[in-house]
Amino acid sequence: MMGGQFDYDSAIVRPPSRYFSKGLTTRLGNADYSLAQEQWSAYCSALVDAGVDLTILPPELDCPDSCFVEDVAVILKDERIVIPANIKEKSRKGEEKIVLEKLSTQGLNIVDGIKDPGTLDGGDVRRIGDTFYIGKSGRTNLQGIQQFIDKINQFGYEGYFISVNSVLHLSTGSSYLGNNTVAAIKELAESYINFGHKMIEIPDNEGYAAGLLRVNDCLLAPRLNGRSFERTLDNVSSLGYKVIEIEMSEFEKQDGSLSCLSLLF
Ligand code: CIR
Repeated sequence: MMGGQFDYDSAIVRPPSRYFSKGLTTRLGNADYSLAQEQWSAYCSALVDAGVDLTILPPELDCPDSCFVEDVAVILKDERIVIPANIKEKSRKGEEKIVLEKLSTQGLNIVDGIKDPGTLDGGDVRRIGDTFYIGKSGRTNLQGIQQFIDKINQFGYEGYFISVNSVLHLSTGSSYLGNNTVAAIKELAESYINFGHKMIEIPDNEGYAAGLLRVNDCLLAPRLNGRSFERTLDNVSSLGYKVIEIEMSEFEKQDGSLSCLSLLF
C-alpha cells in the first residue's frame, strides 16, 4: 500500500453521449454536445500527456451522464481491487456494467459493492494516503459510507465522512494534491484541517477550481469560458507540478468536474 498515490498508468473514460445535455444538473444545463466532445478530447489528450493509457468505452445511450465514470466505482489501485458504488439516481443505474466488465478483463478484482439502502457515488470518495474521506452528500448516505468503510478496512485503509452541502460531491469542492495538501472550498476546508491536512483555500469566486486533478507529476486545472482561475493557479504554483488547463464549460453545466471524467489506476 502507499505506492505513489498519484502513479497512474491506466484510465477508463467514456465520451459524452449524444443525449449529454439531458443529464442531471443543478446548474445551467443545456450543454452543447459537440463542444463537450471537443473538451472531452482535450481532457483525454491531457491524461495521455500525463503518462496514462486510455481505455475508451462507448457511451451508455440510455444514461446521458455515462461520461462521468468516476461515480460508478472506487478503485484501490495498489491492491487492484474495485468496489462498485451504488449511484442513487435512477437515470444513472446501469452505467457501471460495461465499466466493471472492462476492469475485470484488465485483471482487477471486482468485490461486492455498496448495496441499498446504502448509496454512494464515486465522486464522493477522496483518498489521502491510507485514509479515505467520503462525502455525506445528497447522493451518498450514511449507510453507503459505513458499508464502504467496512470494505476498505479489510485492506488496511481507514475512512471518515465529511458533510457536503453546498456542492454535488466531495470531489466537486475539494481535491488532494499530494504532500498532505488539499485544495478545498470554504465549506469543506475546516474538516480537512481538523483531520490534520494542509489547506490551499479556494477563493469563493473560484469555487469550480477546487476540482483539480493530480495525475503523476501533472496537475489538471479547469478553465471556464476561456478564463483561467488565476488565484488558484497562483496558489498551487509553488507545488511544482506541470499544470495543464482544460476548458470545462460544458461539463460544468452538467455539474461535472475534472476528476469525474476518468477512473484512474
Ligand atoms: C450527475 O448529476 O450525476 C451528473 N450530471 C454529474 C456527475 C459528476 N460527477 C462527479 O462529480 N464525480
